[in-house]
Amino acid sequence: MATNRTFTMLKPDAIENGHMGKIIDMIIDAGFAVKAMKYTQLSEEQAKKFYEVHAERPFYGELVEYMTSGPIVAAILEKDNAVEDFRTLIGATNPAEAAEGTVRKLYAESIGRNAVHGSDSDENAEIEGNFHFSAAEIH
Ligand code: 3AN
Repeated sequence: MATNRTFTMLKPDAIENGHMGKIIDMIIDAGFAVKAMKYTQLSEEQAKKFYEVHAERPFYGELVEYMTSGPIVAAILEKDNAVEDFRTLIGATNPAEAAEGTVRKLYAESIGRNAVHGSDSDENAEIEGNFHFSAAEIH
């Protein structure tokens, strides 16, 4: 069943490069409502757990190191068809393959430093949102 919610993180490169406000504007302009949002920095333990599914991939260590290298913005977003529409808004994982006008085409540096995370399923959106926010923090 569709939850109409997705989870996102604006990653350290997006914050470092001054793109936080512009990306949040794109998200709001695309019709997403913010249900929860925080500016925070992941611990190594949190990043390892969040990206556990990639533990066997060659880029796992680099990914954890990068995701803990600076502040991020974590958010739960709501919209009809949220997971799919958000992935359309952010574009392909590799910015070189991302469509014109997408967040990653505009702001991502590389496949590793790709500006933004978007959940890939309703199930993961719920797991990821609950990983970062308590029930009392979700509005
Ligand atoms: P997406 O974030 O588009 O769902 P995934 O789930 O395949 O992409 O990958 C999770 C994260 O792992 C990506 N956002 C990216 O930061 C990193 N990543 C994926 N593929 C690579 C790669 N080949 N080299 C370095 N980092 C990668």
